Amino acid sequence: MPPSALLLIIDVQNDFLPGGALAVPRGDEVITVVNALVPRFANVIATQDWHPAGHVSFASSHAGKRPFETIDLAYGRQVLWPDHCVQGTRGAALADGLDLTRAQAIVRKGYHAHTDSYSAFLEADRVTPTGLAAMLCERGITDVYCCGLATDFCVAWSALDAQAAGFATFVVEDACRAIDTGGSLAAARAQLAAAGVGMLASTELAAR
Ligand code: VGL
Ligand code: ZN
Repeated sequence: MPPSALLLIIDVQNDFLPGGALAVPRGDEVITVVNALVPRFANVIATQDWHPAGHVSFASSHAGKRPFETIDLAYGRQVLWPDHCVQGTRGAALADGLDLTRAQAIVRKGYHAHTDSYSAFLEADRVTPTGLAAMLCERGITDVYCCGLATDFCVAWSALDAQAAGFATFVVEDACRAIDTGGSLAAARAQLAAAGVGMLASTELAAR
């Protein structure tokens, strides 16, 4: 891969693996695929969903609400989740088997109590930046390859924002797994395609 390409490893954390608080079906399968991608890239950054206890995205924070229901917040519709990735917990830790030795930064997100952040670039209010776009610009990154969990939430939102920020953006599909609630995977795929985000398999990367 060219020196201006980045591998962005999204939310490969214990709570999103089988047995975790918000388990993504077969989420553990991405670990070996992602680990095989890492040596191909000169630049590797990981993200970490990192919520305070009582976060607005937790169903438990809203009386009478259950996980996977939605509510309308000031910034728009919010899916409500089981409590997950609470700061400092084992569930919030990046997966043990994930090879992060070459990760240059770990970007935390979702740490504001009243705002969710699926995207590694912009919080769910769509105005508060995480700082990642500026970091990548300053470092001359032009291409962003996204992988991790979950395809239809944090991977999709991060890829859409990366593309909108001017990076040539790709999702490495076999290095991702989806939650797929309420048609979210089909919707995410359609949005990614409409935005011009490239969808490819890790085997196709070999030629680049
Ligand atoms: C995610 C739901 C809630 C994700 C994070 O990493 O895709 N999904 N928080
Ligand atoms: Zn979250």
